[in-house]
Parts: sequence; C-alpha cells; structure tokens
Amino acid sequence: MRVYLALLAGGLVSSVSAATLNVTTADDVIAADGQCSLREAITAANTDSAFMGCAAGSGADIVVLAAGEYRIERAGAGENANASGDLDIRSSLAVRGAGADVTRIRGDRDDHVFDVAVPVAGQPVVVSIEGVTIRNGNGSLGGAIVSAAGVSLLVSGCSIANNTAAQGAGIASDGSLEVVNSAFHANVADNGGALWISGGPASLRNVTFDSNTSTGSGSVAVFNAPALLNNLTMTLNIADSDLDDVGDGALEVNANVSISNSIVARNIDLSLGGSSLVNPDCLVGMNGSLLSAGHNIIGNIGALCTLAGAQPGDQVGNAAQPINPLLQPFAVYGGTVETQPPTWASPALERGSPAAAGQPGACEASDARGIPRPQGSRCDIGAAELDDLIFRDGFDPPLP
Ligand SMILES: [Ca+2]
Ligand SMILES: [Ca+2]
Ligand SMILES: [Ca+2]
Ligand SMILES: [Ca+2]
Repeated sequence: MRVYLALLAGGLVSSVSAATLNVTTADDVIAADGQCSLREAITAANTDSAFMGCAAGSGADIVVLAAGEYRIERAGAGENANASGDLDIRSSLAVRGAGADVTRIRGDRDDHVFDVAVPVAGQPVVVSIEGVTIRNGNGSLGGAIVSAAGVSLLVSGCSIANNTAAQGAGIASDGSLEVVNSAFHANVADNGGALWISGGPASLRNVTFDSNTSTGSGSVAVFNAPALLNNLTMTLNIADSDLDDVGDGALEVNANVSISNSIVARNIDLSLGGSSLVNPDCLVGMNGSLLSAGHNIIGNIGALCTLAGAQPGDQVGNAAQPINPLLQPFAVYGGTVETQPPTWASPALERGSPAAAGQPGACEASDARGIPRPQGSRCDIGAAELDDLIFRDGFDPPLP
C-alpha cells in the first residue's frame, strides 16, 4: 500500500509539490532492503529521486518520523554527502517527528546530528525540524545542528539536550534561524552553551534553556548577529564552568538583541577571582546592545551588562539583591517539551506584557505547550504559563 501511494504521488503530483517520505526503520542503513531509513529519506529529498526503498523526493519534501529512537550509526565525521556521520540536508525539506517526548534522534558523539547547507551558493534552502528530541551531537561549530549561510531554519517543538561543541552545542547558525516552543538542556560548549548565532537574524520565542554550560561566555547563547527574544526562560545555566575566571553571562550580546517577556535569572558564573568577575546572567560586548521591549526579569545584571531602554515592567536584580524567579523544575508539564512554569510565589506570574497578542512587546499568543495566553488576566513572563489557576485556594499567595 505504501509503495502504491508513493507511485500515485510520483505519477500525479507535479514536481513543484512536496512528497511525503515516511521513514520505516530506525536503523541507520543505506541498503536496498525495502525499508526507508532517515538517512535514505534525506538523500531522496536532497536529490528528488527514489533512493534505496524511499519514494522519490519532489521539491520541499516532508520526512516523517514515527515514535522511536533513531541513532546515527554510520561512523565518519566531516563527510558532506549524507553517507556517514551527520545527516547532510542540502535541499528545502521538513523533518517531522511525532513529538519530542516520543521521537528521538541520537548522534554518535563524533559528529553533528544535522548539517544544513545550501547546495549551490545563492540557491536558498528552507528547512524545518519539528517534534523531535536531538541528543549526543558533537562538532566544533554546532553540536546538534550546524546551519550555514543561506539557510532559513525553523526548529519547532524540539528538545535539544546533551550535545557538545566548541561553539553552539545546540545550534550554530550562520543563516536565519527561528526557534519556537522548544527546550535546550545540558548542552556543553566553550562559548554559546546552547546557541551560537553568527548569521542572522534569529528569532527565539517560547524557549526554555536549563543547565547549559560554557567554559567561556554565553552559557545559553552568543549573539554575533541581531536577534529577537520573546517569552524565553533561562535559568541554572553555567558560565566559566572551568573556573579560570574567563567567562561570563548566560547571554553574550555582540549585536542588537531585543528581549521581552523573558527570564534570565538564577544562572551561575563559576569565576572565583573576585565579585567583579561574577556575571551570571548577561555580558554585553562593545558592539552589542541588549534592548528591552519590556517585562523581563534579569536576576543579577552584573558589572558587564546594561539593559537598554529599560521599561517599567522590567525587574532587574543585582549581586546584592538578585531576583529568584521561583520557577517549577525543568520537566514536561503537559505538551511534549520541557518547560518551567512559574510557582504561585514567582515574580513572573501575571507580570508579562498587558498588550494584546500581535501588538509591540506582547507575549506570544500561546505558550511553549500550546496553552493560550493569558491564563488569568495577564500573561506570565517566560516560556510557560501557570495554567492551573482554577485550582488556586486560600493557601496560595495573592495574585500580584
Ligand atoms: Ca533502504
Ligand atoms: Ca555527513
Ligand atoms: Ca573559563
Ligand atoms: Ca565570569
């Protein structure tokens, strides 16, 4: 039946429309075995032809992954023809899992998981990766995903964890990047624990960053290109993890970065050589600007960071009086990706922008789990709403 449908699609659908390529095996093989592996499906999509048990790709294809664990097993880093090591995406396509909680792609700790680039200079590539967990990638630039100039990459509904790199252990992007409704956890780099943004622009919305680490600066992200941040939660990320007094900030900002409705608090800087070296939440470089679009919580602004255009809705702490955002632990609270909703005592609760969705500075219309905002009268700061307002009782503190 699958073969029949594939023939039907190939026969009746013109070459500009997308083919749906169903991955039928979790094994990382290239073989005429009647099965279509993830690697084979990407080659079929890249080449717009049938390949080793996969139907022919056609234009911007959709590669569909069922629940399961897909491991990279063909060893060989640094190869770019999708034969070994990382999966080399060289055409517009979507990789669509059944949800980050059930579809997992595992690297072999020797190469990236995905390498996305344009096949020919000037020929743009539009790629989305949706509904998967990506673990155990490794590279000098980008651990889970490296995305080159000319690529437009969307990462949606993904959990990106336990990857390693020199720069950007989650994603290193030199093209345009959009990350929505996703989580980054325990990624480890020299600089840019989760993200390294060198091209641009980048747009990050409804994303949680927990326990990512940099030996240097930017335990969450290094921005060397402009970015827009809305409804982010960034806590317990660790800068200067090698304790050599070189390294600051969850965010290292070397370009124009706008931030709104976001939490950057309770991060850690392990520098030992005096309090001026301890800057856990942000570092703004000479060519950078961290511009508030309102309603942020910066836990400890430190000595090397300025929140430009600070708004009345911003809550900014310092070393003497840091702000604890009082969030729930990083876990799945409904939906498919990890979040950290506020607790009843949180300064994030009901303190997001009062503007209607779509207006300047407004919260995203729904949270990282798809729960509509606001719950209550105002949206909550960060990637997730506290959504059990109806269970509130006399033991809970009064709403702000
Ligand atoms: Ca096959
Ligand atoms: Ca490869
Ligand atoms: Ca260091
Ligand atoms: Ca430091």
